[in-house]
Amino acid sequence: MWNDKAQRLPREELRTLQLRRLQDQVARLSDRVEWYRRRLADHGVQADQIATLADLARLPFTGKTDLREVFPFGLSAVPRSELVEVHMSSGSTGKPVVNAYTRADLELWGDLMARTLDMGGVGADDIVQNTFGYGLFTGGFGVHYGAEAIGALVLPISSGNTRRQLDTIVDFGTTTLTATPSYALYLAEYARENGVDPRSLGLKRGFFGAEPWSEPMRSQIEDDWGIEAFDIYGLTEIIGPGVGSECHEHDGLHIQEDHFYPEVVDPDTGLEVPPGETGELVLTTLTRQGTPLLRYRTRDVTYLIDEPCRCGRTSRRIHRLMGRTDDMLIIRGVNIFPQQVEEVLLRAQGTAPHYQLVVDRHGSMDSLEVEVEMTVEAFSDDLGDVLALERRIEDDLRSALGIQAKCVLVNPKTVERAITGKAVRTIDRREVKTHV
Ligand code: DLL
Repeated sequence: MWNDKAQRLPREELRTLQLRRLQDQVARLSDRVEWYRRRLADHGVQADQIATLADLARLPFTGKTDLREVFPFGLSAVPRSELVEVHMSSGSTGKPVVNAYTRADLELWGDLMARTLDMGGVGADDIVQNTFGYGLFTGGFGVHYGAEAIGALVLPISSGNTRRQLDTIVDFGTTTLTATPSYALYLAEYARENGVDPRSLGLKRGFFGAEPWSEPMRSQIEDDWGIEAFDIYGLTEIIGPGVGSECHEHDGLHIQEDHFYPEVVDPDTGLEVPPGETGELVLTTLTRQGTPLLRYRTRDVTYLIDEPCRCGRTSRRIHRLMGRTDDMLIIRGVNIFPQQVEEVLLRAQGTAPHYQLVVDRHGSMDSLEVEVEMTVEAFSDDLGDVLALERRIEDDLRSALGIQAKCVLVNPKTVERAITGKAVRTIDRREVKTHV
Protein backbone atom coordinates (compact mmCIF):
# COMPACT_ATOMS: atom_id res chain seq x y z
CA MET A 1 0.00 0.00 0.00
CA TRP A 2 1.35 3.49 -0.84
CA ASN A 3 2.53 5.22 2.37
CA ASP A 4 1.40 2.13 4.22
CA LYS A 5 2.26 3.50 7.65
CA ALA A 6 0.08 6.59 7.29
CA GLN A 7 -2.88 4.68 5.86
CA ARG A 8 -2.85 1.93 8.49
CA LEU A 9 -2.13 4.07 11.53
CA PRO A 10 -4.04 2.58 14.50
CA ARG A 11 -7.04 4.83 15.28
CA GLU A 12 -5.76 5.92 18.67
CA GLU A 13 -2.44 7.01 17.18
CA LEU A 14 -4.26 8.71 14.32
CA ARG A 15 -6.40 10.70 16.75
CA THR A 16 -3.34 11.73 18.75
CA LEU A 17 -1.65 12.86 15.55
CA GLN A 18 -4.77 14.77 14.47
CA LEU A 19 -4.96 16.59 17.79
CA ARG A 20 -1.31 17.57 17.74
CA ARG A 21 -1.59 18.79 14.15
CA LEU A 22 -4.79 20.69 14.91
CA GLN A 23 -3.18 22.42 17.88
CA ASP A 24 -0.16 23.38 15.75
CA GLN A 25 -2.41 24.60 12.95
CA VAL A 26 -4.56 26.79 15.18
CA ALA A 27 -1.46 28.21 16.90
CA ARG A 28 0.13 28.96 13.51
CA LEU A 29 -3.01 30.62 12.23
CA SER A 30 -3.41 32.84 15.25
CA ASP A 31 0.28 33.78 15.07
CA ARG A 32 0.60 34.36 11.37
CA VAL A 33 -2.75 34.94 9.67
CA GLU A 34 -4.32 38.26 10.56
CA TRP A 35 -7.78 37.24 9.28
CA TYR A 36 -7.90 34.08 11.44
CA ARG A 37 -6.45 35.92 14.43
CA ARG A 38 -9.42 38.31 14.31
CA ARG A 39 -11.94 35.54 13.58
CA LEU A 40 -10.74 33.46 16.56
CA ALA A 41 -10.76 36.53 18.82
CA ASP A 42 -14.34 37.36 17.71
CA HIS A 43 -15.29 33.83 18.74
CA GLY A 44 -13.51 34.16 22.07
CA VAL A 45 -11.23 31.19 21.33
CA GLN A 46 -7.52 31.03 22.07
CA ALA A 47 -5.18 28.54 20.48
CA ASP A 48 -4.21 27.01 23.83
CA GLN A 49 -7.84 26.11 24.57
CA ILE A 50 -7.80 23.27 22.03
CA ALA A 51 -7.22 20.37 24.42
CA THR A 52 -9.16 17.58 22.67
CA LEU A 53 -10.55 16.95 19.20
CA ALA A 54 -14.02 17.77 20.55
CA ASP A 55 -12.80 21.35 21.05
CA LEU A 56 -12.89 21.70 17.28
CA ALA A 57 -16.57 22.53 17.71
CA ARG A 58 -15.55 25.76 19.47
CA LEU A 59 -13.80 27.02 16.36
CA PRO A 60 -15.62 29.22 13.84
CA PHE A 61 -16.64 27.93 10.41
CA THR A 62 -15.03 29.26 7.25
CA GLY A 63 -17.27 29.74 4.21
CA LYS A 64 -16.85 30.46 0.52
CA THR A 65 -17.68 34.17 0.98
CA ASP A 66 -14.89 34.44 3.57
CA LEU A 67 -12.43 33.18 0.98
CA ARG A 68 -13.55 35.87 -1.43
CA GLU A 69 -12.97 38.48 1.27
CA VAL A 70 -9.32 37.47 1.65
CA PHE A 71 -8.69 36.99 -2.10
CA PRO A 72 -6.03 36.17 -3.22
CA PHE A 73 -3.46 35.40 -0.48
CA GLY A 74 -5.08 36.57 2.76
CA LEU A 75 -5.07 33.13 4.42
CA SER A 76 -1.52 32.18 3.67
CA ALA A 77 0.49 31.17 6.74
CA VAL A 78 3.85 31.66 4.96
CA PRO A 79 5.60 34.60 3.28
CA ARG A 80 4.61 35.15 -0.39
CA SER A 81 8.06 33.96 -1.53
CA GLU A 82 7.31 30.45 -0.22
CA LEU A 83 4.23 30.04 -2.41
CA VAL A 84 5.08 28.14 -5.58
CA GLU A 85 1.78 27.38 -7.32
CA VAL A 86 -1.79 28.57 -7.47
CA HIS A 87 -5.04 26.88 -8.49
CA MET A 88 -8.46 28.45 -8.72
CA SER A 89 -12.05 27.45 -9.14
CA SER A 90 -13.86 28.94 -12.11
CA GLY A 91 -15.83 31.33 -9.89
CA SER A 92 -18.83 31.85 -12.13
CA THR A 93 -20.17 34.36 -9.61
CA GLY A 94 -17.97 36.88 -7.84
CA LYS A 95 -14.26 36.41 -7.34
CA PRO A 96 -12.79 32.97 -7.96
CA VAL A 97 -11.59 30.91 -5.00
CA VAL A 98 -7.79 30.65 -4.81
CA ASN A 99 -5.64 27.94 -3.33
CA ALA A 100 -1.94 28.75 -3.02
CA TYR A 101 0.54 25.93 -2.44
CA THR A 102 3.99 25.81 -0.88
CA ARG A 103 6.53 23.21 -1.97
CA ALA A 104 5.47 21.06 1.02
CA ASP A 105 1.78 21.39 0.03
CA LEU A 106 2.59 20.13 -3.48
CA GLU A 107 4.52 17.19 -2.06
CA LEU A 108 1.57 16.37 0.16
CA TRP A 109 -0.80 16.58 -2.82
CA GLY A 110 1.40 14.17 -4.81
CA ASP A 111 1.42 11.75 -1.87
CA LEU A 112 -2.37 11.89 -1.44
CA MET A 113 -3.01 11.38 -5.14
CA ALA A 114 -0.48 8.53 -5.18
CA ARG A 115 -2.50 6.93 -2.34
CA THR A 116 -5.60 7.46 -4.49
CA LEU A 117 -4.23 5.91 -7.68
CA ASP A 118 -2.62 3.08 -5.70
CA MET A 119 -6.02 2.27 -4.16
CA GLY A 120 -7.12 1.35 -7.68
CA GLY A 121 -3.96 -0.67 -8.34
CA VAL A 122 -1.96 1.81 -10.47
CA GLY A 123 1.76 0.98 -10.55
CA ALA A 124 4.90 1.92 -12.44
CA ASP A 125 3.86 -0.18 -15.45
CA ASP A 126 0.62 1.68 -15.94
CA ILE A 127 -0.20 4.31 -18.54
CA VAL A 128 -2.45 7.00 -17.13
CA GLN A 129 -4.44 9.09 -19.60
CA ASN A 130 -5.36 12.20 -17.65
CA THR A 131 -8.29 13.94 -19.34
CA PHE A 132 -8.84 16.38 -16.48
CA GLY A 133 -8.08 19.95 -17.51
CA TYR A 134 -4.55 21.20 -16.85
CA GLY A 135 -4.41 24.81 -15.78
CA LEU A 136 -6.02 26.61 -12.89
CA PHE A 137 -8.45 23.68 -12.37
CA THR A 138 -7.01 21.20 -9.84
CA GLY A 139 -7.97 17.98 -11.65
CA GLY A 140 -5.15 17.86 -14.20
CA PHE A 141 -2.20 18.71 -11.95
CA GLY A 142 -3.51 16.72 -8.97
CA VAL A 143 -3.68 13.45 -10.90
CA HIS A 144 -0.40 14.29 -12.60
CA TYR A 145 1.56 14.71 -9.36
CA GLY A 146 0.15 11.45 -7.99
CA ALA A 147 0.94 9.44 -11.12
CA GLU A 148 4.40 10.96 -11.23
CA ALA A 149 5.06 10.01 -7.59
CA ILE A 150 4.08 6.40 -8.35
CA GLY A 151 6.27 6.39 -11.45
CA ALA A 152 3.45 5.53 -13.84
CA LEU A 153 3.64 6.85 -17.40
CA VAL A 154 1.39 9.92 -17.55
CA LEU A 155 -0.25 11.17 -20.72
CA PRO A 156 -1.05 14.80 -19.79
CA ILE A 157 -3.57 15.14 -22.61
CA SER A 158 -5.91 17.43 -20.64
CA SER A 159 -9.57 17.84 -21.59
CA GLY A 160 -11.24 18.14 -25.01
CA ASN A 161 -10.38 16.87 -28.50
CA THR A 162 -12.23 13.58 -28.25
CA ARG A 163 -10.80 12.19 -31.49
CA ARG A 164 -7.29 12.57 -30.12
CA GLN A 165 -8.32 11.06 -26.78
CA LEU A 166 -9.53 7.94 -28.54
CA ASP A 167 -6.49 7.70 -30.82
CA THR A 168 -4.21 8.09 -27.80
CA ILE A 169 -5.85 5.21 -25.95
CA VAL A 170 -5.39 3.03 -29.03
CA ASP A 171 -1.83 4.15 -29.85
CA PHE A 172 -0.37 4.07 -26.35
CA GLY A 173 -2.37 1.25 -24.77
CA THR A 174 -3.71 3.40 -21.95
CA THR A 175 -4.50 1.28 -18.89
CA THR A 176 -5.97 3.98 -16.65
CA LEU A 177 -8.40 6.76 -17.50
CA THR A 178 -9.07 9.80 -15.33
CA ALA A 179 -12.10 11.90 -16.27
CA THR A 180 -15.38 13.39 -15.20
CA PRO A 181 -17.96 10.58 -15.23
CA SER A 182 -19.99 12.34 -17.92
CA TYR A 183 -16.93 12.62 -20.17
CA ALA A 184 -16.12 8.92 -19.68
CA LEU A 185 -19.60 8.09 -20.97
CA TYR A 186 -19.27 10.48 -23.89
CA LEU A 187 -15.87 9.10 -24.87
CA ALA A 188 -17.28 5.55 -24.92
CA GLU A 189 -20.21 6.71 -27.04
CA TYR A 190 -17.81 8.49 -29.41
CA ALA A 191 -15.67 5.36 -29.72
CA ARG A 192 -18.68 3.19 -30.62
CA GLU A 193 -19.86 5.71 -33.20
CA ASN A 194 -16.44 5.55 -34.79
CA GLY A 195 -16.46 1.79 -35.04
CA VAL A 196 -14.31 1.11 -31.96
CA ASP A 197 -15.62 -1.10 -29.17
CA PRO A 198 -14.38 0.60 -25.97
CA ARG A 199 -14.30 -2.78 -24.22
CA SER A 200 -11.71 -4.02 -26.71
CA LEU A 201 -9.18 -1.30 -25.81
CA GLY A 202 -7.69 -2.96 -22.74
CA LEU A 203 -8.36 -0.23 -20.18
CA LYS A 204 -8.21 -1.64 -16.67
CA ARG A 205 -9.63 1.08 -14.47
CA GLY A 206 -10.75 4.66 -14.27
CA PHE A 207 -10.87 7.37 -11.60
CA PHE A 208 -13.86 9.64 -11.87
CA GLY A 209 -14.99 12.71 -10.00
CA ALA A 210 -15.32 16.51 -10.00
CA GLU A 211 -19.10 16.24 -10.45
CA PRO A 212 -21.91 14.24 -8.84
CA TRP A 213 -22.61 10.79 -10.23
CA SER A 214 -24.72 7.88 -9.11
CA GLU A 215 -24.26 4.15 -8.58
CA PRO A 216 -26.13 3.24 -11.82
CA MET A 217 -23.86 5.69 -13.65
CA ARG A 218 -20.87 3.78 -12.27
CA SER A 219 -22.31 0.48 -13.56
CA GLN A 220 -22.85 2.02 -16.96
CA ILE A 221 -19.25 3.31 -17.17
CA GLU A 222 -17.87 -0.03 -15.97
CA ASP A 223 -19.98 -1.83 -18.51
CA ASP A 224 -19.16 0.53 -21.39
CA TRP A 225 -15.41 0.21 -20.89
CA GLY A 226 -15.07 -3.16 -19.16
CA ILE A 227 -13.21 -1.51 -16.25
CA GLU A 228 -13.39 -0.97 -12.51
CA ALA A 229 -14.51 2.61 -11.75
CA PHE A 230 -13.29 4.51 -8.67
CA ASP A 231 -14.92 7.58 -7.20
CA ILE A 232 -12.49 10.38 -6.28
CA TYR A 233 -13.43 13.51 -4.39
CA GLY A 234 -11.85 16.83 -3.62
CA LEU A 235 -12.24 20.57 -3.93
CA THR A 236 -10.04 23.49 -4.88
CA GLU A 237 -10.33 25.13 -1.48
CA ILE A 238 -8.89 22.15 0.43
CA ILE A 239 -6.22 20.90 -2.03
CA GLY A 240 -8.03 19.59 -5.15
CA PRO A 241 -8.62 15.85 -5.77
CA GLY A 242 -7.08 13.60 -3.11
CA VAL A 243 -9.31 14.57 -0.17
CA GLY A 244 -11.34 11.35 -0.33
CA SER A 245 -10.96 8.26 -2.52
CA GLU A 246 -12.46 4.81 -2.97
CA CYS A 247 -10.58 1.57 -2.45
CA HIS A 248 -11.48 -1.78 -4.09
CA GLU A 249 -14.29 -2.26 -1.55
CA HIS A 250 -16.26 0.62 -3.12
CA ASP A 251 -17.95 1.20 0.20
CA GLY A 252 -17.46 4.93 0.70
CA LEU A 253 -14.48 7.22 0.13
CA HIS A 254 -11.53 7.15 2.55
CA ILE A 255 -10.86 10.64 3.88
CA GLN A 256 -7.14 11.31 4.18
CA GLU A 257 -7.68 11.95 7.85
CA ASP A 258 -4.06 12.49 8.82
CA HIS A 259 -4.28 15.74 6.80
CA PHE A 260 -7.99 16.68 6.70
CA TYR A 261 -10.34 16.40 9.66
CA PRO A 262 -13.93 15.65 8.58
CA GLU A 263 -17.14 16.60 10.39
CA VAL A 264 -20.70 16.30 9.13
CA VAL A 265 -23.06 19.00 10.39
CA ASP A 266 -26.69 19.92 10.11
CA PRO A 267 -26.54 22.65 7.43
CA ASP A 268 -29.13 24.78 9.25
CA THR A 269 -27.89 24.60 12.84
CA GLY A 270 -24.20 23.92 12.18
CA LEU A 271 -24.26 21.22 14.89
CA GLU A 272 -22.39 17.99 14.29
CA VAL A 273 -24.54 14.97 13.46
CA PRO A 274 -23.52 11.38 14.35
CA PRO A 275 -21.96 8.95 11.83
CA GLY A 276 -24.59 7.55 9.47
CA GLU A 277 -26.65 10.72 9.57
CA THR A 278 -26.71 12.87 6.46
CA GLY A 279 -25.55 16.48 6.54
CA GLU A 280 -22.98 18.92 5.15
CA LEU A 281 -19.33 17.92 5.08
CA VAL A 282 -17.02 20.31 6.93
CA LEU A 283 -13.26 19.94 6.51
CA THR A 284 -10.33 21.28 8.51
CA THR A 285 -6.88 21.15 6.96
CA LEU A 286 -4.35 19.92 9.53
CA THR A 287 -1.07 20.43 7.69
CA ARG A 288 -1.61 22.80 4.77
CA GLN A 289 0.62 25.89 4.75
CA GLY A 290 -0.29 27.95 1.69
CA THR A 291 -4.03 28.07 2.32
CA PRO A 292 -4.94 26.44 5.64
CA LEU A 293 -8.64 26.33 6.50
CA LEU A 294 -10.53 25.79 9.72
CA ARG A 295 -13.93 24.08 9.52
CA TYR A 296 -14.57 24.80 5.85
CA ARG A 297 -18.24 24.43 4.85
CA THR A 298 -18.00 22.39 1.64
CA ARG A 299 -21.78 22.44 0.90
CA ASP A 300 -21.37 18.78 -0.11
CA VAL A 301 -23.95 16.42 1.33
CA THR A 302 -22.93 13.00 2.67
CA TYR A 303 -22.58 11.01 5.90
CA LEU A 304 -19.60 9.64 7.81
CA ILE A 305 -18.93 5.89 7.91
CA ASP A 306 -17.23 4.88 11.14
CA GLU A 307 -16.97 1.09 10.73
CA PRO A 308 -13.53 -0.22 9.77
CA CYS A 309 -13.02 -0.94 6.07
CA ARG A 310 -12.07 -4.44 4.96
CA CYS A 311 -9.14 -3.00 3.00
CA GLY A 312 -7.18 -2.36 6.20
CA ARG A 313 -6.99 1.43 5.92
CA THR A 314 -7.92 2.95 9.25
CA SER A 315 -9.36 6.26 8.04
CA ARG A 316 -13.06 7.02 8.30
CA ARG A 317 -15.00 7.18 5.07
CA ILE A 318 -17.76 9.33 3.62
CA HIS A 319 -20.65 7.92 1.63
CA ARG A 320 -20.37 8.92 -2.03
CA LEU A 321 -21.52 12.50 -2.41
CA MET A 322 -25.29 12.87 -2.60
CA GLY A 323 -25.30 16.40 -4.00
CA ARG A 324 -24.55 19.96 -2.96
CA THR A 325 -26.73 22.01 -0.67
CA ASP A 326 -26.76 24.69 -3.37
CA ASP A 327 -27.83 22.21 -6.08
CA MET A 328 -30.72 20.90 -4.04
CA LEU A 329 -34.03 21.68 -5.70
CA ILE A 330 -37.06 22.42 -3.60
CA ILE A 331 -40.04 21.58 -5.71
CA ARG A 332 -43.46 22.05 -4.15
CA GLY A 333 -41.83 21.67 -0.74
CA VAL A 334 -39.96 18.45 -1.56
CA ASN A 335 -36.14 18.40 -1.46
CA ILE A 336 -34.55 16.74 -4.46
CA PHE A 337 -30.96 16.26 -5.59
CA PRO A 338 -30.40 15.82 -9.36
CA GLN A 339 -28.55 12.57 -8.62
CA GLN A 340 -31.74 10.98 -7.26
CA VAL A 341 -33.39 11.65 -10.61
CA GLU A 342 -30.33 10.22 -12.37
CA GLU A 343 -30.69 6.97 -10.43
CA VAL A 344 -34.28 6.53 -11.59
CA LEU A 345 -33.44 7.38 -15.20
CA LEU A 346 -30.51 5.04 -15.46
CA ARG A 347 -32.50 2.12 -14.08
CA ALA A 348 -35.13 2.53 -16.81
CA GLN A 349 -34.68 0.37 -19.91
CA GLY A 350 -34.61 2.35 -23.16
CA THR A 351 -32.98 5.55 -21.90
CA ALA A 352 -29.41 6.75 -22.41
CA PRO A 353 -27.47 8.36 -19.52
CA HIS A 354 -27.81 11.89 -20.89
CA TYR A 355 -30.40 14.06 -19.23
CA GLN A 356 -31.34 17.51 -18.03
CA LEU A 357 -33.78 18.79 -15.43
CA VAL A 358 -35.83 21.87 -16.22
CA VAL A 359 -37.48 23.54 -13.25
CA ASP A 360 -40.04 26.25 -13.83
CA ARG A 361 -42.80 28.12 -12.06
CA HIS A 362 -46.29 28.70 -13.37
CA GLY A 363 -48.11 31.10 -11.06
CA SER A 364 -47.17 29.81 -7.63
CA MET A 365 -46.77 26.23 -8.82
CA ASP A 366 -43.30 24.72 -9.37
CA SER A 367 -42.86 22.19 -12.13
CA LEU A 368 -40.10 19.70 -12.87
CA GLU A 369 -39.55 18.40 -16.36
CA VAL A 370 -37.02 15.66 -16.90
CA GLU A 371 -35.62 15.46 -20.40
CA VAL A 372 -33.81 12.23 -21.12
CA GLU A 373 -32.45 10.72 -24.30
CA MET A 374 -33.85 7.52 -25.71
CA THR A 375 -31.46 4.82 -26.80
CA VAL A 376 -31.27 4.35 -30.55
CA GLU A 377 -33.34 1.14 -30.18
CA ALA A 378 -36.11 2.82 -28.18
CA PHE A 379 -36.11 5.68 -30.69
CA SER A 380 -37.14 3.29 -33.44
CA ASP A 381 -40.07 1.92 -31.40
CA ASP A 382 -43.52 3.14 -32.26
CA LEU A 383 -44.98 6.21 -30.61
CA GLY A 384 -47.19 4.19 -28.29
CA ASP A 385 -44.14 2.46 -26.78
CA VAL A 386 -42.35 5.78 -26.30
CA LEU A 387 -45.35 7.28 -24.52
CA ALA A 388 -45.65 4.21 -22.33
CA LEU A 389 -41.98 4.52 -21.37
CA GLU A 390 -42.49 8.17 -20.45
CA ARG A 391 -45.42 7.25 -18.16
CA ARG A 392 -43.39 4.45 -16.59
CA ILE A 393 -40.51 6.81 -15.76
CA GLU A 394 -42.98 9.34 -14.32
CA ASP A 395 -44.39 6.59 -12.06
CA ASP A 396 -40.86 5.64 -10.97
CA LEU A 397 -40.00 9.28 -10.24
CA ARG A 398 -43.19 9.63 -8.19
CA SER A 399 -42.45 6.60 -6.07
CA ALA A 400 -38.72 7.38 -5.65
CA LEU A 401 -38.98 11.13 -5.01
CA GLY A 402 -42.56 11.64 -3.93
CA ILE A 403 -43.30 14.28 -6.53
CA GLN A 404 -45.08 14.52 -9.84
CA ALA A 405 -42.59 15.22 -12.63
CA LYS A 406 -43.06 15.29 -16.38
CA CYS A 407 -40.79 13.02 -18.38
CA VAL A 408 -39.95 13.97 -21.96
CA LEU A 409 -37.99 11.46 -24.01
CA VAL A 410 -35.83 13.28 -26.52
CA ASN A 411 -34.00 12.03 -29.59
CA PRO A 412 -30.58 10.42 -29.22
CA LYS A 413 -27.70 12.98 -29.11
CA THR A 414 -29.83 16.02 -28.37
CA VAL A 415 -28.75 16.67 -24.78
CA GLU A 416 -25.56 18.72 -24.81
CA ARG A 417 -22.40 16.81 -23.76
CA ALA A 418 -19.83 18.42 -21.44
CA ILE A 419 -16.59 18.04 -23.36
CA THR A 420 -14.22 20.18 -21.29
CA GLY A 421 -15.87 21.01 -17.98
CA LYS A 422 -18.49 19.72 -15.59
CA ALA A 423 -21.89 18.53 -16.84
CA VAL A 424 -24.75 21.01 -16.35
CA ARG A 425 -27.74 18.98 -15.19
CA THR A 426 -30.27 21.57 -14.11
CA ILE A 427 -31.84 24.60 -15.73
CA ASP A 428 -33.81 26.51 -13.13
CA ARG A 429 -36.03 28.99 -14.92
CA ARG A 430 -37.47 30.15 -11.59
CA GLU A 431 -34.19 31.97 -10.83
CA VAL A 432 -34.47 34.05 -14.00
CA LYS A 433 -38.05 34.95 -13.11
CA THR A 434 -37.15 36.02 -9.57
CA HIS A 435 -34.33 38.24 -10.81
CA VAL A 436 -36.39 40.24 -13.35
O1 DLL B 1 -13.63 19.25 -8.90
C1 DLL B 1 -11.58 18.69 -7.74
C2 DLL B 1 -11.58 17.36 -8.39
C3 DLL B 1 -10.93 17.19 -9.59
C4 DLL B 1 -12.19 16.29 -7.78
C5 DLL B 1 -10.90 15.94 -10.20
C6 DLL B 1 -12.16 15.03 -8.36
C7 DLL B 1 -11.52 14.87 -9.58
P1 DLL B 1 -13.71 22.02 -7.76
O2 DLL B 1 -13.76 22.42 -9.19
O3 DLL B 1 -13.31 23.04 -6.76
O4 DLL B 1 -12.67 20.84 -7.55
O5 DLL B 1 -15.12 21.42 -7.39
C8 DLL B 1 -15.33 20.84 -6.13
O6 DLL B 1 -17.00 19.37 -7.06
O7 DLL B 1 -17.24 20.50 -3.68
C9 DLL B 1 -18.18 18.73 -5.12
O8 DLL B 1 -19.37 19.48 -5.08
C10 DLL B 1 -17.86 18.35 -6.57
N1 DLL B 1 -17.19 17.05 -6.61
C11 DLL B 1 -15.87 16.80 -6.69
N2 DLL B 1 -15.64 15.47 -6.71
C12 DLL B 1 -16.85 14.86 -6.62
C13 DLL B 1 -17.30 13.51 -6.57
C14 DLL B 1 -12.73 19.60 -8.14
N3 DLL B 1 -16.47 12.48 -6.65
C15 DLL B 1 -16.73 20.33 -6.04
N4 DLL B 1 -18.65 13.30 -6.44
C16 DLL B 1 -16.99 19.60 -4.74
C17 DLL B 1 -19.51 14.31 -6.38
C18 DLL B 1 -17.84 15.88 -6.55
N5 DLL B 1 -19.16 15.60 -6.43
